Amino acid sequence: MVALARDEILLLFDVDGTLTQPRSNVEADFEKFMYEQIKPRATIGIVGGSDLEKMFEQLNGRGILQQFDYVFPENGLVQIENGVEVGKESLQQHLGEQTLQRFINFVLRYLSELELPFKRGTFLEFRNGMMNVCPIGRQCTKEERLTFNQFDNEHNVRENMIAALRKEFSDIDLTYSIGGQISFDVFPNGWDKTFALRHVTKPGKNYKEIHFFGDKTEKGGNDHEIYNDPRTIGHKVASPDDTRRILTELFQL
Ligand code: M1P
Repeated sequence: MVALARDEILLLFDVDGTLTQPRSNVEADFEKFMYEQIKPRATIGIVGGSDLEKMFEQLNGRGILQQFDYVFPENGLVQIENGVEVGKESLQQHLGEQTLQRFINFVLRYLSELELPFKRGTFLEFRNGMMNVCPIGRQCTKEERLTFNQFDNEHNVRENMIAALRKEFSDIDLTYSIGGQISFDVFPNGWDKTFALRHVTKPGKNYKEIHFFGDKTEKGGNDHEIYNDPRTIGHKVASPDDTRRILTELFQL
């Protein structure tokens, strides 16, 4: 049971599998629960692997900027507080153009030689602080997404590609993280979801408890580091219903 004031407790939520079903939209009922029952009792934030546009798509539009105290797209490599962007990391500045091109060229070459049941468009999405690599292409349909996910479970397409990248780029401090169904994210070591904690533990912010809710908490999943971080109380969830169940218990609703 939580006995803390709203500004003493922070709840951070992953998106896919935690606030929504994977790559689906938030349910109206869940949204109501979050804004009417939880928001008055705790400071709330989102820490997603996706970029901001995808968060808007899944979480019912730009309203999240007003509803959530913090919005952290791309693992918190973009920081938004009370609807205002207060910080942003730059991958090209960190890695340099030469290294980036070496990496991108290798990815494109690798994918050009990969035989899959089908391929669509947008194989590499360049974001602010990370790259998202998608062997079938992000422009697939929802059905194709599920088909590839099953194919990948059987053939380890993403795992094998990550192993090849690790070998080729052992000289660069990169992390490879599987956060969703069809792709994986690539970013400098330490730029995982714990990056968001740098912002919420800055001087002046005095949360007595920081809770994190996520589904991909196993090693290699993009919730692993923040879930296991000593600064958070981690909650592993299997679905939005599970998130709601834990919150209901936590606040004795
Ligand atoms: O939020 C989890 C992941 O969601 C998407 O993954 P996929 O398209 O593979 O299901 C991507 O936006 C990915 O970057 C993100 O980590």
